[in-house]
Amino acid sequence: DNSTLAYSVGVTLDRFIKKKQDDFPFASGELSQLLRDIALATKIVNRETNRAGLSNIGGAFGQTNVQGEEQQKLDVIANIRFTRALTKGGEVCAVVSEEDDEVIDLQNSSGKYVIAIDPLDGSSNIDVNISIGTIFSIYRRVTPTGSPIQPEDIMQPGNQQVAAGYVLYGSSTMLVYTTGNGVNGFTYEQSLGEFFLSHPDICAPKTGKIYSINEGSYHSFEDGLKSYLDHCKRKEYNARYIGSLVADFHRNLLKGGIYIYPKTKKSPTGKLRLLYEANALAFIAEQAGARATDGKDRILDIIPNSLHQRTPLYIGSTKMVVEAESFLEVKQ
Ligand code: AHM
Ligand code: MG
Repeated sequence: DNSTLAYSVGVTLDRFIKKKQDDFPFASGELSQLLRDIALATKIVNRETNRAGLSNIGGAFGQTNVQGEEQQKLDVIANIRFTRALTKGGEVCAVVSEEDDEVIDLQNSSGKYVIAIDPLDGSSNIDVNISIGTIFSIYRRVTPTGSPIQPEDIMQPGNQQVAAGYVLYGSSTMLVYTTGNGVNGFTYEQSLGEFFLSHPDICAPKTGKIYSINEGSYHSFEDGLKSYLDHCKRKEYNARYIGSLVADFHRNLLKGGIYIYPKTKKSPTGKLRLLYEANALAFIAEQAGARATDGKDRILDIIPNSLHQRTPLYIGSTKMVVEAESFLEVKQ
């Protein structure tokens, strides 16, 4: 099949990025370099992630930190790794991160790009050795380079993304991204230190049989959503919920399914963040032929008004998302 073929002829991520860049002879190559910077940081975070279980027992095999520094949490480490790679790379002027309250101004006014990133999502899963992920969005700044960054460079709707991706640190590590021309997935070959094209041109099934939602909050869902979930049960769909957005999204993207993080009584706008969680996955979903809304409106058209703003998220196979929306409409 296609994926085995791609792997055997060895299309590395670097080669793939280069080939795509050659399709645009006038491109400066900065976006390509930026994607490579992200991939490098990903490899470092992957290494740290694999060691996560060992870090607490490091002393047992002579790995005690000589300075006696406290072990940093992996999500903090990931944030440092990504920010450092983006700073050193030189293409980026500002970073919005889940880990930082304010925008990080990289003081690089010649950088054309703005990044929104969740360096390590699903971090409650780290301690129990369950899949986690990184999510990123790339925007072109709208004000001229050479001048200080402005709020409008940061607060762009998702439909302005020039690229977006996620990394899944799962049984294998995968990087999946789009530049607005389809979605491609790369699997990490640890011993070679390379990502290989393993999932060319990902197309999401139009429908599926998996629904993913934290049903423990059922009683605080709106009535329409409750009815939709009852419908899923009548249909005997499979309930699958890892509690790691990237992992739940990735599975449903490949197999067909819907992921829902709705508004609840406690969180009236949901839990997930528009800028660095929902937008990137919505862009990838649409590029793969799937759908992403807040239950009503397209995620990518939401105009952000604050950095860490939340949004309900209905994302996955188009038919399933449309069906869920129809239940919300009727039962309001
Ligand atoms: P985090 O950014 O604090 O890690 O939270 C985001 C995570 C998502 O990965 C996951 O889908 C969701 O929170 C799970 O939340 P809940 O435990 O409420 O179901
Ligand atoms: Mg997160």
